[in-house]
Amino acid sequence: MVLGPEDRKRPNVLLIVVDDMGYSDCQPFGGEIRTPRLQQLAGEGLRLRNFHVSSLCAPTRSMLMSGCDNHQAGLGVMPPFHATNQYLQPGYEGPLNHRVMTIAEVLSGEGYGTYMAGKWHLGANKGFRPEDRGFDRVFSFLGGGASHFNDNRALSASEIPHTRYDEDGRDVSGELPEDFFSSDAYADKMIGYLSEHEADRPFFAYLAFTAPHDPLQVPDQWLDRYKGAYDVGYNVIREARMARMKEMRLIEPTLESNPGSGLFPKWEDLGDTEKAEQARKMELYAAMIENADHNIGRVFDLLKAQGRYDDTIIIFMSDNGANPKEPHFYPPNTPELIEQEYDNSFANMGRKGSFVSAGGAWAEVSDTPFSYFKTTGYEGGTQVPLIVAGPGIAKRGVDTTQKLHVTDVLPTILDFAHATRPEERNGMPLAPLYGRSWKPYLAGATTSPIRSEFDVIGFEMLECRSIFKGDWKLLFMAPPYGENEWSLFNLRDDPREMEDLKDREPEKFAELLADWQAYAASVGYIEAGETKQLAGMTPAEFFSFTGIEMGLGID
Ligand SMILES: [Ca+2]
Repeated sequence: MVLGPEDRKRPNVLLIVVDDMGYSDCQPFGGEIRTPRLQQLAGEGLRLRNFHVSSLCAPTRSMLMSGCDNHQAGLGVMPPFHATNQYLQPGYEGPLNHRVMTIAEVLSGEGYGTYMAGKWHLGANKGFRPEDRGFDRVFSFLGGGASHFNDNRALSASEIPHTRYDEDGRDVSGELPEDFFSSDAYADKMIGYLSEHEADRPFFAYLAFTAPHDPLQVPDQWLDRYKGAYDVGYNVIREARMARMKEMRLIEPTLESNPGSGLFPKWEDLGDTEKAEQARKMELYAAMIENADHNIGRVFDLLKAQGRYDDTIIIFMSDNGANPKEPHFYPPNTPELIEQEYDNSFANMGRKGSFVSAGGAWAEVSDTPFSYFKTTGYEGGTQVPLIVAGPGIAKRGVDTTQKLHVTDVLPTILDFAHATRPEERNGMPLAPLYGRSWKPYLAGATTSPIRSEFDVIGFEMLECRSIFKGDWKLLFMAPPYGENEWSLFNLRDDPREMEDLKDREPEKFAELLADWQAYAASVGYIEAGETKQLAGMTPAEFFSFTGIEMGLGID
């Protein structure tokens, strides 16, 4: 296509995602973890305090890429957690389905160069990989997580079928260099793509770190960057974060610290060995985040050297709250298997052959001031940091007023790019967009809210359900962290979700319950049955579905 002068004004877009990083980990959100490049980015644009995602990796990514609700985009549940009655059902296909278009598919058709480096997690079979979904150049990790080094070891046996690195459609898992580390490699690849990008057309670059997803690992020179920093224990770190968040006005000065779920041992009840291990895990987690920031900085430096930085809209986010789970969570792992198969000795933690996670107590610190963590519908699972900066975006510091959703990212980017997503493809209607553009608000053209007090955002993952409406949140918490009960919270007064108001506000409760039912029906939610599909087939069979089963003519 021939580009006119108007086209050349379209901004570049760099979308950066980190994996399982909690709300208050990075510096611009109150963390002690050194993230100078994110701090600088926040100073150039704004931090948004009310940004909601799903509680798991792939569902969030499906909405991020498509602008559609996850139950319509193919991630109604995250593989391999399908109940038998959900398996291969519309909206529950597992990969990102073809009833949606990705940001890259739309922008590619508009003359953008489209590049991806990092975690995809939206389909590993032909027809579903990033190069099939609009990206010109791709270096992708197709699965949910793995060793960050060149051994590329899967999180568990059931993850093996999609644990793979691909480069432009070719499996390169067996060719990773000896010094491979995921975040370093993603930045290297993105720097390569952007170096080769022709200067006279805009680009869309998707840099999706697998860090700080477990296994917590860093290259040797990063291992001891935080030595001793977490010996003070959970509460001291939490209180320091609270104080900084208050100073930045991210939270109200009167907000009290979160007492936590009570599910994990207190610091003072740990023995010396346990304390040392706990502290070491958080040191590694922090080093992983600082390393990601360092790699983000390398990409920024390239854009500055190319004279493109000021023409690039940069969006930074995490995909869900901090991870509370230990390595044996990933089915069919067991504590015994982890013990046998990995070297998690103190000296080897964070190195190749180790598999350690930060655990629940640190996850609750990471998600300060919110409750709970990844996998749950509480704010600790579904509210994440968001930074936006770039041309045409007002420097507003901190915004705590706008209620935002991950499906907003596609309409926002397309709005800045003067592009529109088609309503159909090959004569088939696409799923409706769920999100809305932030552009007028980000540009400072209006102070009117992106969502009014009557607008609803719906959420469901692993049978945790919620509705956001104005200051209200209706939440249904399923086991293991809930008892299949509804609660009603006022997030403005009670962001920690401690006080259930459903008995005191029966009308509001009934209103939001009806909103949930309308949402569930409109997106095609299928309640999970008792039987898990993985109980009846092997992981290889589970992940073997192709475009043929889905009627796409892709084999
Ligand atoms: Ca994640």
